[in-house]
Amino acid sequence: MNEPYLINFPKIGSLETGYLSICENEKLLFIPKRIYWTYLTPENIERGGHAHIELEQILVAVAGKIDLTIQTFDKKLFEFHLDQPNLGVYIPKKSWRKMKYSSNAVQMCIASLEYDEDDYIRDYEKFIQLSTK
Ligand code: T46
Repeated sequence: MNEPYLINFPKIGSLETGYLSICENEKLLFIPKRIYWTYLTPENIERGGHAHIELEQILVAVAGKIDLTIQTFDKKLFEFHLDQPNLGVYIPKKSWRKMKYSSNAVQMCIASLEYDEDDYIRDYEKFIQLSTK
């Protein structure tokens, strides 16, 4: 899987009872090694600005909205607007990502690997150089 795509998670419930969403079976694309979440990101802040060499992720806006831009290793550009808790985006390895958040956004990330700073490419020029090799 070299391209990012939107994942529609099952949504059980109703307006009267509330909802429950599930990430399992074929929607869970790898065995997770780590789950983390970000919150209270000011609206004028852009996060991301990096790629991962081996890490794959599923990103969910469990609250609020996230605008996500992804550039793949073969230089294709993808944009996603996550504004429902039953939607997620699969981010393949070697993808440059940038995220902007509404002030109430809570971003949950399901990750295929444990944290390793050596897995990051934080220099965009280096990312471009590697992708043209
Ligand atoms: C990503 C997007 C979607 C840790 O110590 N452990 C961790 O598990 C993580 C994720 C981060 N950190 C430290 C490393 C940095 O000093 O927390 C600081 C911020 O991390 P990062 O620059 O990765 O933050 P974001 O919000 O730009 O990116 C995060 C994920 O880290 C990243 O993998 O793809 O969300």
